[in-house]
Formats: sequence, structure tokens, C-alpha cells
Amino acid sequence: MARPRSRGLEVVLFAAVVAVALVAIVLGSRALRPGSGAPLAQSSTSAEPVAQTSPSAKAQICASCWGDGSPDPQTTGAAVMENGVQVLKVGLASGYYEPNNFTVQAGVPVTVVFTGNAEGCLAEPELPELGLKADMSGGSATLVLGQLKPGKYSFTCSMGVNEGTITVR
Ligand SMILES: [Cu+2]
Repeated sequence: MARPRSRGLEVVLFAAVVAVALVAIVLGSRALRPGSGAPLAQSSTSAEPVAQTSPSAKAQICASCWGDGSPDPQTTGAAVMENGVQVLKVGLASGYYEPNNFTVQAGVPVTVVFTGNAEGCLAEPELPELGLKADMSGGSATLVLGQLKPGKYSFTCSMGVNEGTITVR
């Protein structure tokens, strides 16, 4: 009888098709998974999205902030002495604070004045190390830091990106 024989052939063919399909699925899912097994070091050369998955990358990308999460352009500003206070005037470029690097003297009061047409998280600058937050929705905001100890203090948008640094010496 030919019947059992063709049945057996069908089973073998079916098994072969299933095996090929499984191999295709496994290979396909490997190819689709981005970054698996890819060396992270390569991503540091540019603003590739892979860099954001590394724990050391900036926390988030915000709609209001600079570009794609790559580091902001760095610019250096100088404190202006006003009535014995070191005043740091921080404006806005497109999506980041500018200037974003200052060096001030320890023990001499510091005030930061943010100005500019900020939107979203950029309108709420923070100095996390000092626990200070500002609200620029009125067009400007002043943060009185007082006298600082030597060290580095960052300022960020309220989502924790767009860092600027105040170095106290
Ligand atoms: Cu932001």
C-alpha cells in the first residue's frame, strides 16, 4: 500500500520545513536585535543612538533640549561682580544653556541669572547638588547660591540634561 509511505514522506517534508523556518527565525531575530554583541566603544565617536543605551549616557532626551542627547556645545562665561556678588548670567541658545561653564571664587556669594525664551524642561533649570530649582516661565529666573565651597556644581534642565558646570575654587 502506498498510503503509509506517502504519509511518512509528508511527515519528513513537514519536519524539514519547520526546521528551516526555525533557523530562519533565529537568524532573523539575531539580525534585527540592534546592538547585541556590538562593541559599545564604537558609539562614542558620534551621536549614534546606541550611545544612549549605555548607563553612562545622559538620562533622557527631551523635546525642548539640545539635539539628540549628544553633549551640548561648551562655552565659557565669566562672573560679573555686582555689589560683592559673583553674578553668572546664563542665556539660551537653541536648546541649551549658554554659556555653560563658569569658574568662581569660593567664599564669595554667587547668584545665577537665567534669561531667555525657554520652553518645557529648559524653563526649569536646576542645580542638583544644591537642591535649587528655578522657573523661567516669566522670561528669567534668579537663583541665589550664596557662598560656595570649592568643587563642581552642575546645572541642568528639569529632566537632568543640558549640563552646565560651575567650578568653585
Ligand atoms: Cu531638557
